[in-house]
Amino acid sequence: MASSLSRFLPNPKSVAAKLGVDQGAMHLVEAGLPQQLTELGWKVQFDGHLQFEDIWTEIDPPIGNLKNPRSVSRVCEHVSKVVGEHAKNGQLPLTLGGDHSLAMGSISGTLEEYPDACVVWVDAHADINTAETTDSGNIHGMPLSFLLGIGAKVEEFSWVKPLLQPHLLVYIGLRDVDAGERRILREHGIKAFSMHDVDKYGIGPVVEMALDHVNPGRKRPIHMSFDVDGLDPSVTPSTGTPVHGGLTFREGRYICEAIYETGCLVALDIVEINPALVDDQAAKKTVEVGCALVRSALGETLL
Ligand code: Z70
Ligand code: MN
Ligand code: MN
Ligand code: MN
Repeated sequence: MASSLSRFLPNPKSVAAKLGVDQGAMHLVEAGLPQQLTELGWKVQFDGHLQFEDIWTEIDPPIGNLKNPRSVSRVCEHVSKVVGEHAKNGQLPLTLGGDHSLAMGSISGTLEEYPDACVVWVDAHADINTAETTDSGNIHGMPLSFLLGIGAKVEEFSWVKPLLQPHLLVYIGLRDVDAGERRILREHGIKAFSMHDVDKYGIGPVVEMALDHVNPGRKRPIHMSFDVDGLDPSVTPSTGTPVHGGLTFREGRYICEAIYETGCLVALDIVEINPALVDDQAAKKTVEVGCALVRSALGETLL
């Protein structure tokens, strides 16, 4: 597998970590994630915190019903540049969050360098609402519609190029999808493996089918965007929108291991860890699980 890894990574044992929004990312770093990756043989370049003070703007009234649109847009555009830069240098950008809106940036950055990359999106949610379909106005429920160029254009996000094609996106773990999102998935023929599919087929076949859909020859670069709420709330309780009936710890790690095994992984996001939610013990557990997911995706084997 190492040889195919180097096909996409001229400097295969180098990983760049980048902090996303809020405190989740910091906790992963403080829990020792950089050292853990170093122990796996990666050369870790840690970029430190994204300085939101300079980017976040206090006066940011809604556009339509989108919340904090200017701040989110600026942060994501910055993330896109940093991820794109690392990808160009042959590094594997690891983006830690924070809010899943950041995937708009990280995936934009990946697609600049790897225009034929596919996206494996692990989540309880589809995050594909448009400015017209969103009820909440939360941009973390919308990044994929921007990346796909679906729905009304929002001028503030015009920097996002619609570089992602619907057949190069696949979901695993869905169980809380809005009616408008379901319509979008159907209209654009976007493949999704829900928890129903995981129950029915088992995680091994589901990952195989997901990869057969977006990456049949296992030659395309893969960007995996992993929302920890894809896992069951008993496994990752400290997250903003927990939904019952999620992936087990092993199923989550299995997905990561299987993606690593393809040798095609070029970028990874771990998002929606929010240690401020629930209690300290829940936060510690969620952070530990987050670290384990990253290690599995970056080559930790069990034997
Ligand atoms: C809902 C919305 C969402 C994450 C919640 C929820 C979306 N579909 N995504 N938590 N990460 O607000 O659009
Ligand atoms: Mn969020
Ligand atoms: Mn989610
Ligand atoms: Mn999400």
